[in-house]
Amino acid sequence: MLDEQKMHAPSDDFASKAHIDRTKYDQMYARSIEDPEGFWSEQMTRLDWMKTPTKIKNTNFDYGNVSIKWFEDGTLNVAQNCIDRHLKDRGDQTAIIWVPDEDDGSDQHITYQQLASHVNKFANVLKKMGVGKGDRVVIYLPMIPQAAYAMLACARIGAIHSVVFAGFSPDALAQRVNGCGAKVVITSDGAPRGGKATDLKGNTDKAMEKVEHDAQVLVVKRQGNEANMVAGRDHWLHEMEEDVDDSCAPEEMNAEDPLFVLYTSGSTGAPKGVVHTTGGYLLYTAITHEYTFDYKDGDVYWCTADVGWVTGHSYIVYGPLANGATTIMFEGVPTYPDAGRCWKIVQDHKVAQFYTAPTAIRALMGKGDDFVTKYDRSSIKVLGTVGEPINPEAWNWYDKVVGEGRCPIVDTWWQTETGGHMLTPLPGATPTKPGSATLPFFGVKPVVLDAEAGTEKDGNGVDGVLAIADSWPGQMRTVYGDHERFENTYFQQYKGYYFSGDGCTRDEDGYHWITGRVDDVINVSGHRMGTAEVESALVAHDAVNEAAVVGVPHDVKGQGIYAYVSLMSGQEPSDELKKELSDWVRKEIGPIAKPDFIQFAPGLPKTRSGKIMRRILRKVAANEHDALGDTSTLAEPEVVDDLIENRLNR
Ligand code: 6R9
Repeated sequence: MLDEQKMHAPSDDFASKAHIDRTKYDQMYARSIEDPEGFWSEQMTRLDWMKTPTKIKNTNFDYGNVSIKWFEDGTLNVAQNCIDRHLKDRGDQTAIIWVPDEDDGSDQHITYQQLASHVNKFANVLKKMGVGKGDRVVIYLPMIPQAAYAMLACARIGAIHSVVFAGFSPDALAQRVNGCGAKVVITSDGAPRGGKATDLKGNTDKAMEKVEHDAQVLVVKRQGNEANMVAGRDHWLHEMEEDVDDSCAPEEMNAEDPLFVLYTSGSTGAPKGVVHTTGGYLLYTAITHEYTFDYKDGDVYWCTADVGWVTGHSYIVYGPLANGATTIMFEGVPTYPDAGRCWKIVQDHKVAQFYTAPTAIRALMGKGDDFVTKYDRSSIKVLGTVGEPINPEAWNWYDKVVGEGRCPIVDTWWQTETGGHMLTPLPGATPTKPGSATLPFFGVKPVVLDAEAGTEKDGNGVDGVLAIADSWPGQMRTVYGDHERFENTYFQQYKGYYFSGDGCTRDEDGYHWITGRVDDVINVSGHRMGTAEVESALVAHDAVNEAAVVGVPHDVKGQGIYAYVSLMSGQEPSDELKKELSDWVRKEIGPIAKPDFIQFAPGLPKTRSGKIMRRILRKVAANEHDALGDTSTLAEPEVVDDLIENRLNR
């Protein structure tokens, strides 16, 4: 039997102790689909409402009239739900365990009581800087507790945060600050990661030169570096905190008030500001965190993502804290100081649920088993993965070596847009198959559509594109400032459905297998990138006439970046120019966008109407030039010979 088809069922012991077993899953899933209003009005009691909603679901997927509202007449505050309501029973329990980059024993345990005081002070600082309900705040921080404080402080006063990954460049930061018109940018004097430091404040200074409106900068002292503080614009957090109170009343927010904007890549244009709102998002992250990871009181839970991505928002900060959990925030990388770091952290803190990305699993798998086995992993109960399809080889290593064959693996398929898990096994309920995200979460109605006809493919053993037939509470509500783009991106191509952009197979058992993006989005180490973004960075360089970027299979990163570049006349291809272009993209977008291959090409394959035929470029990059398919519609078929002749990935 193929590895992929082997079923791994949870043990009877695990299933009997789990929140959800098979029978319960079937019952609750059926109910959630047949009676969404009933299901979600019961589940909404997971949150503390200031005003209990009476209207549960009001959603419309009709192109031209798309509107998504959940709990629309309810009011609540996210910070109050993630902090205050826990103080009575678990004020002294650790909310956040912070593990710094250096393995020097300086890990911090921050209790819920301490979290309350930090967040309230932070909120008062923001207020003092003139931030109020509905204002935007950009957070550009390393993985330090202040990142969580900042997010929760915004939530407390009703400001909308937009976290920008600390690996992004000054230009990318400026684009996002301008995009949402942020009043304040929160950064730090440095970001240590893997033994190296990034000068985030320096990056912020560069970004601020391109910011088109007045904005202030709030600086967290992380490293004690010299920072160039601009009078009237820049403020140290610790100085601002000196004379503020540590209590701050939570703002009463409507369930549909925006909680945050998070920029994510699409197939065209600049990154989109995905908007999530208050009530539905928090409820959805809370319920998925509890059930997907079978989280129980007292467990120490660890998601290795960065708060700059949606996974960090939903499953380091909001879901876990809404549930009163203990969540680990790790500043470093899995391979520093060596490839045993994760398992040392697991041992030190007795981690019960460990959630990471396939790219990290593959990287660690390549370093050998000794780094894993020398640490005690007996505390682990559930292993999770997210970000890209996991290949069965990595899945099996995760299962056998990391989990000693006794921990259910939850392969969670979801997106920035979906807010939380959509397809995932539940550890006590769902037998798993390596590489399959298996079955839908409660309230989720996945459909496999025929890519051309847009019709639903019924039954099992079908493939096509993945769409969702009805709304769920964690769904994004709009693109910031551009509702039309929201409708065009997700609801135009397949009428009546939310279109995910992913290909999908539903096998004979009804299990879902994500086959990757069907649009021009590539997935590098679990990070989404639009090929258009990298292309526009390349063509912004004086020497470049035209560029086309495709994904190429990569052993560790999943996909690498392969760029075809044609130069301006008079420019000569050279290794120096290659390096210059590569550094250029890094500077324009950030290190994650640096191309793995740059091939100089005198011409790009185009149709007669001028469209670049990426299908051909993908094949050449993947070394599959024997299978180029139909090239008869090319304007100049001979350019392909040159591409093949000079291909780099042999
Ligand atoms: C949470 C997150 C979303 C895209 C998504 C898909 C890919 C995520 C996956 C997966 C296969 C999984 N993806 N999880 N593919 N199996 N378990 O990653 O959000 O950064 O928006 O990326 O990632 O292609 O469409 P985001």
